[in-house]
Amino acid sequence: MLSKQEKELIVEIWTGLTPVADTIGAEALLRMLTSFPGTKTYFAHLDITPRSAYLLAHGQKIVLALADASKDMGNLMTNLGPLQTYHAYQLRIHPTNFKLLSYCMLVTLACYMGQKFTPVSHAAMDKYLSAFSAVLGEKFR
Ligand code: ZNH
Repeated sequence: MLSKQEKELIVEIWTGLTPVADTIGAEALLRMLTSFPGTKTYFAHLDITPRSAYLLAHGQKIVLALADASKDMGNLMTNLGPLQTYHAYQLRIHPTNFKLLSYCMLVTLACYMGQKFTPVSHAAMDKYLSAFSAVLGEKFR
């Protein structure tokens, strides 16, 4: 569970990063694809070279989804319904992968935000990404 302060902090962080959503998202994806090559299988038909147009566009979608959902954190389950179905049944993303991307997102935020990514922000973001990932991975069988 995130406290009220933590929820506000998460919204503030994502709102601030919205203008660079593509850069942040593409970097997190690239880190995941490089550090955990198994994740590349899901992107076999796509151009995942560093800062490719695809990686930037897809990274932006991911960050905007995270930013958007953070504004109504009490209803993640309902609001992420369509994204949950898509990841579980169409894309068939094994749930372990969400942990890998979350981890790479934390590293990306730490690199990008520097001192502003305080231990308190880190802990709150870790909780938020875990909650989001739990919803996206829940329907996988
Ligand atoms: Zn995912 C897609 C988000 C994780 C894989 N995604 C997607 C989208 C979004 C997302 C928003 C779009 C949708 C539409 O279009 O409608 N994801 C997300 C998030 C996360 C994720 C937020 C976390 C947190 N994913 C993930 C992972 C993986 C993935 C981990 C693997 C590894 N996705 C994916 C794919 C896709 C998606 C493959 C599709 C792409 C294309 O086709 O382009």
